[in-house]
Amino acid sequence: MTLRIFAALFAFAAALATALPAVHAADLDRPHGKVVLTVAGAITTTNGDGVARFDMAMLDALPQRVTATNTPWTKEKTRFSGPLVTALLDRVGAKGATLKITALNDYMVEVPVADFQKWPVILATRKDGERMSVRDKGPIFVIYPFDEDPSLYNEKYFTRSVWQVKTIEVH
Ligand SMILES: Nc1nc2c(c(=O)[nH]1)N[C@H]1C(S)=C(S)[C@@H](COP(=O)(O)O)O[C@H]1N2
Ligand SMILES: [Mo]
Repeated sequence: MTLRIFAALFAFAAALATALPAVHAADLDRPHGKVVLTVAGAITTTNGDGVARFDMAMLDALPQRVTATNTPWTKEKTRFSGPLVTALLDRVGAKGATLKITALNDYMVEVPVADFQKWPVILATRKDGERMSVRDKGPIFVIYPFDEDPSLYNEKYFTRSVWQVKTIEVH
């Protein structure tokens, strides 16, 4: 009797052990805090309704980068930090060549994914270690490493430097 229960438990545990990793690899937790970013379009990993919603904690959990740089929007060299765009794209299983990035004010621009393979562009969530308010171009600001490559310091990339990012659509 005891042996039979033990065997049943063992079989159940073994079944769980094989089933769980498969589920977890594709799964994205649901946000617990305020949703600050929605990724839609050609993605394989979602957390409901075919989109991937992120709160700040989820963005903080992605591989991060610090970019210390001058920008047209800052008076001096400033430390921006946040997840690499490539880390976000990897996390949602993005399959596409273009990102349509939309801001809270409905500003919209299409950016080639090649940019993010060429440069370590970040979705900055902090400026000098502090969260950015909407008034201060937050909570999410696309930051190119301008000081690391002077060819970035022009209107072409300023246009792609979206602040107050709200959604990213992968095409
Ligand atoms: N959220 C948001 N980001 C934006 C814009 C915008 O209107 N809203 N304009 C873009 C364009 S077209 C450029 S050239 C620069 C403009 O920066 P400026 O308004 O400080 O000149 O920011 C880019 N990022
Ligand atoms: Mo612009």
